[in-house]
Amino acid sequence: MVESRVRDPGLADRGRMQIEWAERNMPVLLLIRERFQREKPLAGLRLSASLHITKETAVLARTLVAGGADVFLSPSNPLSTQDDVAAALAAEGIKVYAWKGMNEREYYNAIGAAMSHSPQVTLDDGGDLTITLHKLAMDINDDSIRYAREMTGNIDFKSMVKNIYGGTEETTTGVLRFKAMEREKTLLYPIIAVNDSYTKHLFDNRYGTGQSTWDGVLRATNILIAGKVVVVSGYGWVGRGIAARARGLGARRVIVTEVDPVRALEAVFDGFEVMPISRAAEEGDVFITATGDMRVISYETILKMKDGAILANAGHFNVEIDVDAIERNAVRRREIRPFMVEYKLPSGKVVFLLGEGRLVNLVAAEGHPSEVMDLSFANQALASEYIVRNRSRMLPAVYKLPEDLDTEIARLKLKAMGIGIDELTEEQRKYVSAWALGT
Ligand code: RBV
Repeated sequence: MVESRVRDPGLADRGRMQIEWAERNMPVLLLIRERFQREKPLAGLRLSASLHITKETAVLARTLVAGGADVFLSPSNPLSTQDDVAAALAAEGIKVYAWKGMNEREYYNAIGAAMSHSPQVTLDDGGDLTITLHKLAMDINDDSIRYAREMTGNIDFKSMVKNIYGGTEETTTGVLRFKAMEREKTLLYPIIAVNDSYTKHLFDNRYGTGQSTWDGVLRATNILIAGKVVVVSGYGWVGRGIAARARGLGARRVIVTEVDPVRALEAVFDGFEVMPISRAAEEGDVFITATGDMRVISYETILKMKDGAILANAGHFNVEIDVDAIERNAVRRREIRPFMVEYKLPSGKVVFLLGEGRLVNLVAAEGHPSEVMDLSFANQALASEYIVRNRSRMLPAVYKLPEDLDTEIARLKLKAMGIGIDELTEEQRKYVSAWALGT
């Protein structure tokens, strides 16, 4: 099995303080940790995760360890690791193979390292770990597999996959990939779509990304949002959050681009302008993509933009902005500030690309704040426990976490926040479940 590898073990003390700070704001996960400590539901479980290595993920990892799991962490993105946190985790004996600024080979080496742990449960964000495992078990070969193999040696993945109880998936993009595999009957073990819990997507995707995306844009650029024209591509939960917060920061206009008529209409009724990207291109100062699809901002679109336009992506993969085309065509490339590159186009105009077109919130800032990851990672912890307890009944399909667990997470969060709510009276309960009562 591969050992831990981090950028600088000397950063451990700093990392530990970051994790402590996160713990203060993650009361639900700490409650789950207390119970895990007592009940050890994950005793002896080998668990490998591909998650952004952040202070919040550290709180989750400690919780899984409290439950008895043997945890191996690999990153979910080449640029999202917080090196101090990775150092702190390695120092406390949690296996972690991650540093900020990996190349593609190092990234898939890390995924391979996580697989060399022979996991019984996988935790994923975006699906890279699970899908690499599937490719290996199905004898599909590409660069990612060659790089992963450099770390795994000749493990027999066909039999390894048979020993996997199940996995989880954190994000929309990953869930879409797993649902496609379920449809094509290529999924080899059950997956719990954490993203589909209400206490995940309604909060993390909307309020987490809504705030952390702007945190990333501001740290990278230090521009004033007041007075700007902001273009948000995609009006799913993530786009809704980004657009709402753009307005809160004082953007002069917030334009939404969409392909889905219902979502577009919703954006209109929420008070945003909606237009095709070809037109929005000419009007925007700052462009943020949040669609989960590719080439949403094509090179053609970029050519229509104003001099000095700022481009960033908040979707899971770096495919939404055509970065390759910018790289190919630019006549000059200068890194002006960390995570902000200026490209001069043949026309003489420049555009600024943030975080290489990768998730700007995790690359240029620290990802979502702890308060919201408390909910997402409570789902991850309970999903891991659920898989262990229910593995004999689960098929290779995409599952949701049962609604009572989802509701319980919301209840615990409200309690931790000191907010009380009402309960149905017996009479009200009867009324809402009766059909015969009318006017
Ligand atoms: N995300 N994790 C963090 N602070 O650890 N921040 C964001 C963190 C997750 C979030 O749940 C989202 O679904 C996913 O990153 C996108 O890759």
